[in-house]
Amino acid sequence: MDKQEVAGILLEIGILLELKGENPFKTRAYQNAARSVENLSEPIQTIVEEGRLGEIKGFGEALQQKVAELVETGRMKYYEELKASIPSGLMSMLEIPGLGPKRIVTLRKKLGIESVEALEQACKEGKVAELDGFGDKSQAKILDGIERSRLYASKHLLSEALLAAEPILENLRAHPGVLRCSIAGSLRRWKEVVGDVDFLASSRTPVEVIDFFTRQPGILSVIAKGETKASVLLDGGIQADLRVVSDQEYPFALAYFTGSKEHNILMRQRAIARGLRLNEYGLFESKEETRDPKRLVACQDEEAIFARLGLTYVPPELREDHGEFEAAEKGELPRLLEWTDLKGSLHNHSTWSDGHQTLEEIARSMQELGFGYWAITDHSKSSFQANGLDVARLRRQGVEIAEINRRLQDEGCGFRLLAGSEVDILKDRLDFDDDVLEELEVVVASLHVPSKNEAENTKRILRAVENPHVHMIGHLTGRLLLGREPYPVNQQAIIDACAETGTWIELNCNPRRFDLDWRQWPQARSKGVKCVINPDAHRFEHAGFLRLGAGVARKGWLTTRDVMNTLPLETLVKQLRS
Ligand code: DGT
Ligand code: CA
Ligand code: CA
Ligand code: ZN
Repeated sequence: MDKQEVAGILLEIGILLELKGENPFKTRAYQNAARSVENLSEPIQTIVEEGRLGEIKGFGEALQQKVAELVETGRMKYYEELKASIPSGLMSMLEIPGLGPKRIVTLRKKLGIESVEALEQACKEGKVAELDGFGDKSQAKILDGIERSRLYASKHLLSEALLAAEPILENLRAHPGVLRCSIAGSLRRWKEVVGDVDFLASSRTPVEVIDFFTRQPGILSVIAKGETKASVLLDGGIQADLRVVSDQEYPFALAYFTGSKEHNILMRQRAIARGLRLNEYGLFESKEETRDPKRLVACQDEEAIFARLGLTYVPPELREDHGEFEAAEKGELPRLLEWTDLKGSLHNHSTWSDGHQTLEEIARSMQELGFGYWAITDHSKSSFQANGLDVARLRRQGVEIAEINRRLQDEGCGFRLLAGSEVDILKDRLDFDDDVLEELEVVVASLHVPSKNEAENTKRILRAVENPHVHMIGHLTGRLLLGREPYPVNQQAIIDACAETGTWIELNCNPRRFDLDWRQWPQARSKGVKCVINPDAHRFEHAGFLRLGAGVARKGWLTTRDVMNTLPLETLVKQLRS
């Protein structure tokens, strides 16, 4: 258990105590303790082992015991009992964006509300607006929050869906009764959030395959089970459907169940325009709806279906009715980038700010993974909650990076760490002066504390775009998928300014972000704006985000030429300098 996890639990205890209506000092004590833990400069494990918890600010006897128990056993009895003592409805109310523990306590005390449903009812009856300190505006906001939390709960992040789906896909493919098998639906199209997971398989023994599917590990319950279809609920609450078809039907079913619905409708219309009928069972020489195998236009694979309809193959990521028909008709679909084209990354964190690995560890592991470079862009000082660096620390970090690079070079490695910063965009300036930025190889500028005003946010970011030392803008909208809406910002104005100044825009591929959104990229690309696909890594494993990000970039019609971190080290360094 690392310090971030411990701090997270301490913070949660503070919130739970507040929900219980306990003395606010107690809550504050846990919040302070969480902050002290977060700011520790050594592993908490070591401190526990050496019995030095008492040296941490705000750690009394009782807290020392609890945290030692947590670090040593991975559990804390006090925390578990506290959680169990709070009505689950109150916990669910915490999921409503914009509703904190303090207000939940008031709502409970004044109106006896202990569940989201009761809260919704009370809002609709206007009772919440009548409470002191609430009013019409708060009431409307709460209702909106309830709606959003429901929407979020019914959707899943791409990353989580993939994690659940890929092992099952592998097992299905290995099953002797399965001829062909694929993921379909929004997951195959690499949508950033998906409703459910769709599998499609072809087989001569569908019942056997369905049975095998419903017995996969990680399945919580079987929702429905027929002879050619089944639906199950996976760990994490994601539903997964499997359909089994004949091998002859497979390409048609795959195209149909990959979607999108909008894309399918146009495919069908193209078929009709050619005197054909297209549905999930096949492509037929017919003017009416049919499944008659005698009229089937045989197609080995999806490619053949597209070809018969006068189109080059459209990769699943592009099947959104966003112009793919026009381009495929003319044979002008771009050659999309592959994730193996990525040579490194330009936005990452280390233990110098809020990352989990040291510079040395990062350099070794990223080189082993086959990358050519990895920029270290820790937070700047204004991001104090993330242990941001001031100028002195930034320079010391630069020295350490140079030493590591020298060692790597002596060993004959082609790999290099790049020294950079994720500099905060403040109200009226950047967090570092130009002369400091000038010393860095990579500068990512990000807005971490936005205002509520669109013009204001846009102005701040534009200032960063226009700064000649800024290479790229980080996570432009600040959205957190299924968690936080983007802050208001005029994306178009920023894209235009980036086209003008040659500033790059990041495609942050943390699966909660995927920011800038794929829907914006075709247009940005057409204006010549360059993309950088960045994992914003805080841990080793986050290097894997690059694969997800490349898929999202494909969805944005991007090619290797549009993405700067497909360049090899020397060429990239030249670009960074200019
Ligand atoms: P999701 O699951 O909400 O993230 O999105 P999808 O696209 O995976 O949708 P899903 O799972 O309901 O259905 C899978 C595919 O099946 C969908 O992309 C297109 C096809 N499909 C489903 N219903 C219809 C329909 O009513 N008309 C057409 N043309 N296609 C449909
Ligand atoms: Ca689906
Ligand atoms: Ca489905
Ligand atoms: Zn970052």
